[in-house]
Amino acid sequence: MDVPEEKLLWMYRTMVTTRKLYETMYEMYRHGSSLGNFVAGEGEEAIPAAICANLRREDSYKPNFRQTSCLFAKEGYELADIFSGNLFDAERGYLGFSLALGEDVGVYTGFALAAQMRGADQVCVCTFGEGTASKGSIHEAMVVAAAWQLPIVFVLQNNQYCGGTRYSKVYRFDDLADRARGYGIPGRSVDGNDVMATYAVVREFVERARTGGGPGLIVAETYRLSPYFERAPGEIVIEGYRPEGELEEARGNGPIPRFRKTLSGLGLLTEADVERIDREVEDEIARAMSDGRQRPRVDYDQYIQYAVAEL
Ligand SMILES: Cc1ncc(C[n+]2csc(CCOP(=O)(O)OP(=O)(O)O)c2C)c(N)n1
Ligand SMILES: [Mg+2]
Repeated sequence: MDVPEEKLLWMYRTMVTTRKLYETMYEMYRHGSSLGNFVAGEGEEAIPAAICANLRREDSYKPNFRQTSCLFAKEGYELADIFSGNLFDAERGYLGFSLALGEDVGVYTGFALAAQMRGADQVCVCTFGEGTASKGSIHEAMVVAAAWQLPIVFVLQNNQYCGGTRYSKVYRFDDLADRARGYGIPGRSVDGNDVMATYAVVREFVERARTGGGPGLIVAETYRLSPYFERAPGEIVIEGYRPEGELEEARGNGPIPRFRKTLSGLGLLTEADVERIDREVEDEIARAMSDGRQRPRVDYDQYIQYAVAEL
């Protein structure tokens, strides 16, 4: 595959940044400077990097809920935005997400419909987990997207678990991309821990959608290294649902060590580069944290008044 060196290294750096962001945010959570439960998507870093490498500023991207922080990698966003809390921006294609999982997929399908109606060559990439994929709202969105040939790529991120339930206990077939046939749209499974393979499939599906070829479904196979979620101290934690040794093995096969090996095999990354990038990324995150926190908060009341005035 002909991916420019620069793009490969950008994806590596993006994946490292994503992982380090989780670590930083976990520390913030532990020290009480963020509210609520903490979710992370460790082990799933290749998928948002491969998606963002194919999107433009005016395109729309909804990461899976545990990967909202990956928006920093989308053109038009930067790291400081993640710490400012000001992510919502229709012009940069982020319309928020619903914690009633799956309910937002129709909203993003609406973004694709608006793009089609305006004749813009914008694309939407909308991601959700394999547990969420069974929600009726997603079925409805796919029916509409297929019927109207909307420029949207659905990415089902199969990290094997929904809470403590393994997906194979729910799905009575092996290849989740088979679902696409029922909607009459192209479907493809890919090793979502192989960033280059994922990049290639996303590129194909995004280009088809952008040029009027309609929607598609990508199933990115990965593994959730993170717990279901970190709970406040003292709350009960569900564990013990993974077979013994599975987590440790998956950690070794994670997308970051794998890509590091690939890049060093291609002569693009040395041990010294790895260390340098780690340090640079840590500095960038520290700077982004202090910049982001100084930015003014969004006045959502003003947004609502604006929306009402527009109506
Ligand atoms: C409609 C709805 N049902 C249940 C929940 C509770 N819940 C939060 S995360 C989660 C697991 C979702 O699994 P999956 O879609 O596979 O995403 P993953 O957690 O694996 O990233 C559930 C059930 C919710 N937030 N919304
Ligand atoms: Mg899951």
